[in-house]
Amino acid sequence: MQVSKEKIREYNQYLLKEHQRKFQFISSGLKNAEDILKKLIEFQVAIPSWALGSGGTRFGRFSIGGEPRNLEEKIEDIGLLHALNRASGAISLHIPWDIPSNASDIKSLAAQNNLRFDAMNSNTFQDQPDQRLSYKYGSMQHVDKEVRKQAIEHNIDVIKYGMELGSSSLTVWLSDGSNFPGQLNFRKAFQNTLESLKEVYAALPEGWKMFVEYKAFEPNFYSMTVGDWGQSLLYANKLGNKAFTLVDLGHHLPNTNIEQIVSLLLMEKKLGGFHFNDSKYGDDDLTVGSIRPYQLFLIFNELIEGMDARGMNHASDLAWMIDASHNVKDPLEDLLQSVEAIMIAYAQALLVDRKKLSELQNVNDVVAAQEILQSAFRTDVRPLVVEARLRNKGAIDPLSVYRNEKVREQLIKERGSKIVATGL
Ligand code: RM4
Ligand code: MN
Ligand code: MN
Repeated sequence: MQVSKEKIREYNQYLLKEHQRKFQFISSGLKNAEDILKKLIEFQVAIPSWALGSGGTRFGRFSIGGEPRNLEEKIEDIGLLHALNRASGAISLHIPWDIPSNASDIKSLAAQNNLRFDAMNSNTFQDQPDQRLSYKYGSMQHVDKEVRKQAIEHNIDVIKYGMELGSSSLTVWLSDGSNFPGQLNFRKAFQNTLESLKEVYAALPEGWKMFVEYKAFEPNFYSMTVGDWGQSLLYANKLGNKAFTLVDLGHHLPNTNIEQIVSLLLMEKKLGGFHFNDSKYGDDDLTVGSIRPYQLFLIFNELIEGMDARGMNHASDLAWMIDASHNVKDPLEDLLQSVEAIMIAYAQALLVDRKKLSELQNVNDVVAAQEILQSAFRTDVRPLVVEARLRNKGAIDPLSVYRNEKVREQLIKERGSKIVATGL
């Protein structure tokens, strides 16, 4: 289903005056409103192909109805989101959940929807029905060389799919680890994993990057073989300059200072990609910004600080993706909320007077430094985000257009109510 540009313009007419009043108010107080708008207009966040259906827990899954039945419909759903918010112009595929049967058709469908292909994701954390050897005891870390070989070959296949689609990066998230003390030898597990990753790395085409994602626990609960940013960084450093660490916000132990991790990884030129979500306890995969918006802002503050220090392009030099799961909300509404939260945190962080902050840090003025950050965080930047979207021909209020157009009802009519999209 699509919502036309004309329809969006019609909806915008009702809200335009009020928006202009709010935008006038905030922009008149800013020296660099146009610069900020330019950056907001360029910024895009990829949507994962596995987040368009209802998610579940090990206790159950409640279908929303109208879930996409295939990759084509997933692309259409993301195209719809992008038409509304103009900030989700990329899709990230998970193989084998979303194997493109005909790459050139898929490519042109994505182009029609103004989408590009972001990082490709491999999957060696589940066994597939036709799979020869099991990943029950790990994949790249496995004691059996044949299992490792199978995992390597799968990753190389994923790269091939990505090449056909015009992607230029591979994200490797491994669930490898152990559930009980004594189950494995940490050093051997690390070395096997490194050797396996090296073979995949060697197959990277020119211009490609490899992201090594870490996770503190789950599905393994005693040790994870890529368990934190230190381990990921070790792999990335040993692999070479096309390998980077990927930070997923939900993959840390409680209270970890993620903004500090981001800052140091950028310093080391080793931050490659980012998975956004929010959490209260673990890898909860909740809507971005729904639980700890201040932390999200602080992370963006470090991202900008670190990227600017190295002259990086905010929009294109890191891979930005949402990695959330939608257990009770309509996934498309949830994704609209997540993208909005990201844009708000980004806009707030763009407000920070970095020169002033650095001067205050140099004289140890703790109070005034905190004021700088908190006053940016407490600024209502939504009119800036809306203005950027409007200039990009998106909707002033994407969520209300989505609801007024009864998108979910239409999708249920088209696709049925019992569909289960591929994914987790
Ligand atoms: C993992 C991790 C990966 C994602 C899978 C589905 O927890 O976040 O990025 O691909 O879930
Ligand atoms: Mn992730
Ligand atoms: Mn996760």
